[in-house]
Amino acid sequence: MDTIKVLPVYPKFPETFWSYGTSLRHVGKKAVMPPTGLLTVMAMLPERFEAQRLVDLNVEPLTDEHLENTDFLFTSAMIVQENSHKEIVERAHSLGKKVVAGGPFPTMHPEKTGADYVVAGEAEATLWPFLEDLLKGAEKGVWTEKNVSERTKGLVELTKGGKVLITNTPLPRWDLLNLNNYFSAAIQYSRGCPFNCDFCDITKLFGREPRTKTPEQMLSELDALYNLGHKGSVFIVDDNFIGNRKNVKQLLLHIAEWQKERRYPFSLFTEASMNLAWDNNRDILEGMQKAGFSSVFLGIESVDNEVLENMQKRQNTQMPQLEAARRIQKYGLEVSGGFIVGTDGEKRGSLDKLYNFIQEAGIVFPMAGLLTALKGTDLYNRLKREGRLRGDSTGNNTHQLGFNFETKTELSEEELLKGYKGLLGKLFNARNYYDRCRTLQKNQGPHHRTKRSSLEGLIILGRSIKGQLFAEGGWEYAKYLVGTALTNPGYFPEAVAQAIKFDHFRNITRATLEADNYIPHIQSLYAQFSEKAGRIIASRKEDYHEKLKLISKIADNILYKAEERYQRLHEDFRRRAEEALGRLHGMVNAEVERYKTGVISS
Ligand code: B12
Ligand code: SF4
Repeated sequence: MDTIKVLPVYPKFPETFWSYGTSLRHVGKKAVMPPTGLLTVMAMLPERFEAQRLVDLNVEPLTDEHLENTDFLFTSAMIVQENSHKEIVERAHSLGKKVVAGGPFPTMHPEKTGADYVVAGEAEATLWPFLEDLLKGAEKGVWTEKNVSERTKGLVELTKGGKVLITNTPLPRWDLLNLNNYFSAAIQYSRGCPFNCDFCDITKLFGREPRTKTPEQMLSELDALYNLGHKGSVFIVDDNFIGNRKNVKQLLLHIAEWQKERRYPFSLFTEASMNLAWDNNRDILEGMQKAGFSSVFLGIESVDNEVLENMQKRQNTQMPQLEAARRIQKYGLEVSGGFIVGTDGEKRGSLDKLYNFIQEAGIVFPMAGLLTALKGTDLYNRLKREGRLRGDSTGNNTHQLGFNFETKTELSEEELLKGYKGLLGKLFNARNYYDRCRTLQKNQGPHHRTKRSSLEGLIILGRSIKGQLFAEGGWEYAKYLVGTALTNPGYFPEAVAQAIKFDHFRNITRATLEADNYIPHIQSLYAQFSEKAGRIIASRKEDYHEKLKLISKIADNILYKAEERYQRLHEDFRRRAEEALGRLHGMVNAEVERYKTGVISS
C-alpha cells in the first residue's frame, strides 16, 4: 500500500499580546512557541501515513513545492488565525489538495474553516475514526468527540465524564521543526479545569475533570527537549497546572530532581488558578520553586469580589488579590495575570482600582482585555438568551476596542472603552512599566536561573540597546538597566528580558491607540470636506462646472490624506479603521454625486 504524505501547516498569527513581534527580533527568534497540538497529532499517525516537516507560517512561507509534494494538509488553529487559515485552505484547494483541520477554531466553528475534513476535539478521541473513514474514501465531514463516541468505546480509556485519558498521549514530534526558531518550548501536563468561570471555553473544550500525564511521560518530554539541545524557557501549557493537586505534587518532586541533576537547564512557567496562593497549596509553591519555575500566569480578572461572583469565579474571592500575589512572588515566581474589563456589574472607578492593583503587585505583564464572549461558553449562551449578543468574537481578547455583546455596567460602553484605552496607555507607559519591574525585583524570592552564554547575552543586549535606548522610553530603559546592574547584578539578564518585552507591549499599545485615533481623524476630514464644498457652492465666483471641478479636487485630496494615514497604521490593527475609511469614501463620493446631479446647489 502506498504511503500517504501529510503536511502539517500552522497558520500565521496577527500581532497580539502574546505574539512578541519586535521582542522576538531582539532575541533572534522567529516565533514564540511551536504548535504542540499539531506535533502531537503527527506523533499519533499510524504507519501508513508519513508526517512531513512542519511548515509554521510564523517562521517560513508555505511554498507551492510544499503543496505539490504532499497528499493532505493537516492544520491546527485558534480563532485569531482564521484569516491565515482561510488562505491556506484556498491555496491548497487551488492545487487540488485536501485539508484536515483541528484545534480550538475548527472545534468551535467547523462551518467557518472551509476545510474538507474537520477533526474536532481531542485527537486522541477523534483522529483514529477519522483516518479509518478517510481510508474508506470519505470525501468530507466533521468528526466530533460526540459523533465518534460509540466507535472509540473500549479502544481509548475514558474518564467518568467521557473524556480521554492522556496517559497514552505520545511525545510530540519536535523533530519535524527547528526548535531554535522559537523563544520557548511548550509541553502539556494536564487538560481540563475543576472551576467553571462563565467566560472560559476551557471547560467546554477539555471538561472539568483535570486529566494528567504521568511523571514518566513528562520526564521523557523534558529529556527529548534536552537531547535536541533546547535550553531556557519551557512553557507547561496547562490552563490550570494545579487542577489535580495530588498528582502535581508528585510530578514536581520528579522535575526538581531531573533539573538538579542537569543543573537547571530549563526555566519553567505555567498557568494556574488563584488558589495556588492558599495555605493548603504552600507545598505546591515550594515544589514549583525547587523544580525551577520562574513564572506563573494567573487568571486574576478583577479586584472587585462582586464582579468575580458575577463571572462565577468565586475561587478568587477567598484571599485578597494583593496578598495572594505577594505570597506567590515570595516563592520565586513572577506573577503575570489576565484582567477583564466589561463584566456585568462593574462599577465606576473599577479601572483605576485595577491599575493601582497591577502597579502595587508588580505585575509586569498584565494581560488586560475587554470581556469577549466566546462561542460555546456559559457567558455566550446567557447573552444570547438575553438578546445581548452581537456576533462572534475575533478570538483576541486584548488590545481590541469593541465588545461582541451589549455591556451592563455602571459605566456606558463608551466610558468603558475610553477607560480601557486609558488603562492600556498607563500600563504600557515606560515609567509605569519599569516601576512594576522594580516592585517585582524587590518582591520575587529566590529562583533558579537558566544561564545563557555570555556571548549570546551580549548579542541580545547589543540588539536591545540599539533598538531601545534612543527610542521612546529610552531614558527609563537606561535608568532601569543601569540601576539593576549596580544594585542587583544577578538579576540583570532578567531585567534585559523585561526591557525587551516592553518593546512589544509599547508597540502594540501604540498601534491600537493610533488605529483608534484614526476614526475621529476621518470624521474631521469629512467635516472639512463638507464645509469647503458648501462654501464653494455658495460662492458667486466660478460657474457651476468650475465649482464641481474644485469640489472633486478637494474630495480627491481628502481621500488621499485618509488613505495615506491608513497605510501608516499597523496592518493587524486596521479592522475598524478600514471600516471608517470605507464609510468616508462612500460619504464623500455620494456628496460629490449629489452636487453633480444638482440635488444640492446654491
Ligand atoms: C500554548 C498556548 C498558546 C501559546 C502558543 C501556542 C502555539 N504556538 O501553538 C501562546 C502563549 C503563544 C498563545 C497565544 C495566544 N493564545 Co493560546 N493557548 C495556548 C494553550 C494554553 C495551550 C495550547 C496547547 O499547546 N495545548 C497542548 C496541545 C497538545 O493541545 P491542543 O493544541 O489543544 O491539541 C489537541 C486538540 O486540540 C487536537 N488538535 C489540535 N490541532 C489539531 C490538528 C488536527 C489536524 C487534529 C486532527 C487535531 C488537532 O488534538 C490535540 C491533541 O489532543 C491554549 C489553551 C488550551 N488548553 O488549549 C490556549 C488557547 C489556544 N489560546 C487562546 C488564545 C485566545 C490565544 C491568544 C489570542 C491570546 C492573546 N490575546 O494574545 C494568543 C494568540 C497567539 C499569538 N498571537 O501568539 C485560546 C483560543 C481560543 C479559541 N477558541 O480560539 C485558548 C484555547 C485559551 C483560551 N481559552 O482562551 N497560546
Ligand atoms: S480557573 Fe481558569 S481555566 Fe479554570 S475555568 Fe476559570 S478561567 Fe477557565
